Amino acid sequence: MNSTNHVYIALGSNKGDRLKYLQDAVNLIFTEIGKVNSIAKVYNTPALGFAGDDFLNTCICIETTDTAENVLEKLQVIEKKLGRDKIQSGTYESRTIDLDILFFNTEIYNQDDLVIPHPELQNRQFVLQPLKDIASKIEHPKLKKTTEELVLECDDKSSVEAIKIWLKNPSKQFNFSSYNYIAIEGNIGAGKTSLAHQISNDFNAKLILERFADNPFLPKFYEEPQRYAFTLEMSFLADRYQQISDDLSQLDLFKDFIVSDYDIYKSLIFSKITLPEDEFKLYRKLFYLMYKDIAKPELYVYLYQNTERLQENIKKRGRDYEQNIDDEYLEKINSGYLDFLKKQTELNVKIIDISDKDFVNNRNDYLWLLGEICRE
Ligand code: PH2
Ligand code: MG
Ligand code: MG
Repeated sequence: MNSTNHVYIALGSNKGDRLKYLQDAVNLIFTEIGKVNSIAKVYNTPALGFAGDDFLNTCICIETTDTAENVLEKLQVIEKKLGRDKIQSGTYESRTIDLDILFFNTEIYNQDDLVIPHPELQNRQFVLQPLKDIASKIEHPKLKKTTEELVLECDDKSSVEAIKIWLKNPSKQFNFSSYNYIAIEGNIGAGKTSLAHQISNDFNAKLILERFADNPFLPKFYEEPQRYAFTLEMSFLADRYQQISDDLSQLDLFKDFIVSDYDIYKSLIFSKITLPEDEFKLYRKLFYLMYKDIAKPELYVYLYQNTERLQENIKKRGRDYEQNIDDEYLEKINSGYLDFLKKQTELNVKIIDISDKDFVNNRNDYLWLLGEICRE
């Protein structure tokens, strides 16, 4: 998985509908660059260093897999989109939006157009005050002082004042609040685990992951399916039952909901394909005994991916024992799922076709998928 970078960005506007420019910039940063972790209060500040109308200034902290160079480039595109005139070096002038990188993790950059930490931040109350809201204890990697300390030492004494309006976090457009438990399902290689990970990270959900890696029967099953199918299905069922009944019984006080990368019914879907009929009947009896007293997801998401791309993903993740799965098996599993879903009356099911999407590498696709999941 790509590592995430924490980036502090200063925003300023002193031309036009200043508050709207700040909000539009935050929204575009969210769609183009990454999750917005925190937003400071908005401050009214006198123009510093040139004669101009007052600014509104604020700071945000975001999380992104982009490099500092990428972030800078994207911020410049956003500035342009929001009507920022060509930037003339040397002189300041009024602007609809100004977006400056303050910190990029604790890294130091000294390139022509990319200087991080921002070389002026310690001299500007319009940066330090909002930054203190969200990063009071963060240490400046060069000056080795916290934002709090920098505020006290700052020579700029201009009066910056918080206004009584807050910017909105764009992630609020995705409303998961009606669910306590969401299950992500899909064929082998559809991206269930990646999506469950991303949702749990971005929306503060408790993550429940299938413990397939610990299942000693799985590699054996792929070698000798007839011999190991029943044992494999039983061990999966036992583990899923135990995990769901343990982990679901306490909703963590500090988490907003639960997201899992499987639903226990997959046991029945797979066993119908892998077991001979008589064994399947026995298995099904046991399954329903367990199924009846287990919590069901309030939303069941099925990620539909075509066989070709499933195979690509299976190759890419490179688990040895999965490399010889044939197309026919994947197609049977997909039909097994769809047959089950068609007959579902109790579950709230969303089948989402992701065959032309890449939500792992493309943020737009990821946000599209979130929109589909949350759509009423
Ligand atoms: N930005 C500047 C110069 N002066 N003054 C205020 N109050 N706010 C700003 O964002 C600002 C400024 C250069 O980017
Ligand atoms: Mg600036
Ligand atoms: Mg700038």
